[in-house]
Amino acid sequence: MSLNDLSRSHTTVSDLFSGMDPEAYRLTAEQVAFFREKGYLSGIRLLNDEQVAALRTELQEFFDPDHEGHELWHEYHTNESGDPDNVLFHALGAWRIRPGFHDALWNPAFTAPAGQLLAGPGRFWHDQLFCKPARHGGVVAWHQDYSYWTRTQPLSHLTCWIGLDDATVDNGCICYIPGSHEWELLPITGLANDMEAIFQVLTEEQKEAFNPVSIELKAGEAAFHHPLMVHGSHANRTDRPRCAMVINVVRDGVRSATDEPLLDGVPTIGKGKALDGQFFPLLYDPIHS
Ligand SMILES: O=C(O)CCC(=O)C(=O)O
Repeated sequence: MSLNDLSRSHTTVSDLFSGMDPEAYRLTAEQVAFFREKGYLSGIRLLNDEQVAALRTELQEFFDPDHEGHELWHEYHTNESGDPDNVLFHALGAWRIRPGFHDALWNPAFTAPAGQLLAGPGRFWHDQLFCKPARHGGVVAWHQDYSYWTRTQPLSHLTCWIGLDDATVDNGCICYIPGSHEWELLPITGLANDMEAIFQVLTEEQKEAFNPVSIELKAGEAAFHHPLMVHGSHANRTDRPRCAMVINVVRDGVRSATDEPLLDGVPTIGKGKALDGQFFPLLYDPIHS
């Protein structure tokens, strides 16, 4: 059955995030400085318990491939690794399909810090779900996000990782390599199989500086990272799932570097044209908000 495509609405469609004052979510100067120096910032409360519960309810439906609205996904992989012992559910496009995931893009607890870290108006690029089931959850191999995004230029992107479960070292929380946002762009070495594949392309100096930090977060807390930040996460062998929603944004003005569609199922923007239109809404403009 065909569902109303929520990407046609560029304002909230529910009251899950209503009555929130963006000023209450502004980062301190120290937090912004930490992000600039290290390439990430963690421990930011983005969702309250009610919002987490609403998103989890919507998420449960997505695990059944027969759910209503399935045709709207840009990408939908029940197991990105292909290995049943290392399952990574990964999907792009939830904002088109359910109101909570749609409205989360306009959550002031996200847009206020994103505006500070991007230092300008922020436009939606795409969302992602990364879910590792209990006991046989797979890895997300070390990578830089921008290696997957060179079809959009210039590099002026930001990622926000939001826990929908408590994420710990044991169940495969996200890990960062502080300072790696100052490295050059590395080639793609794979997303869901060999955790350490990136070592094939690192210099000796980068290998020396490869000192991961584990980002343990409670459900509803978030971490922001730079598009060149090297990050990944280990397998989940615990009895608890580890699910996350990711929001990827660009500074307004980022352009398509191709005549091909930027995502599956969307019309082409046209080479050299700035992202705009139904699938790439402007989420906030710090100057006018
Ligand atoms: O959820 C994970 O473990 C990895 C997520 C990721 O790669 C990202 O947020 O860019």
